Amino acid sequence: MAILTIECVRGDIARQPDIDAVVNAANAQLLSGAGVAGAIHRAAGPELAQACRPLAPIHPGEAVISDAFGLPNRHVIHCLGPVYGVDEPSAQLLAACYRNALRLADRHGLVSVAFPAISTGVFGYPLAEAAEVALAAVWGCAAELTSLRRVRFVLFSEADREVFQRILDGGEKSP
Ligand code: AR6
Repeated sequence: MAILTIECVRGDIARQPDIDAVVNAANAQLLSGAGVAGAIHRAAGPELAQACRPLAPIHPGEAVISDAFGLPNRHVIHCLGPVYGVDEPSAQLLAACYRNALRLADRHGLVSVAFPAISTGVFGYPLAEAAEVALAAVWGCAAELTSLRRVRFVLFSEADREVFQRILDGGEKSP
């Protein structure tokens, strides 16, 4: 098994130029929206929405891949996270987002992928709970990945980054 580096940084998911694919916390129709989806669509330009049209709709837990257009990355991977307390079981659906995105990136031969904290904004998932699920999902699928070497979590605030970092530092490191 290759070494997988997991890192947590504070920043903007639309400004990760050294990463092959950024993950969008999408809506089912893969349109622009608030938060991450807005930042990604604004930076990518209108071609992204056009490229997404034939890929939509997607369901909670699913991931699809597109080109990145005006973003400084090769691809965007669009995940629909669960609405907390509505799309159940939320934890399994959230874990599926991360696993499906990682597998898709790996199948495309990508080396690095950056995630936002899916479902923790408009969709209401408590951040610490979501961080536990996200990191466990990445650890759980690390052994099957062949091309991926780097997974970056991009958190919008320093407080959110510290929550992810604490769980990363305290958690299980090998699957
Ligand atoms: N870079 C990194 N993280 C960000 C950014 C950014 N530019 N902007 C917000 N965050 P959200 P969701 C954080 O709401 O909960 C959309 O309208 C934010 O602080 O973007 O999965 C879609 O259209 C939060 O911690 O995604 C969907 O309808 C996290 O990213 C719906 O909202 C996710 O917040 C998806 O909701």
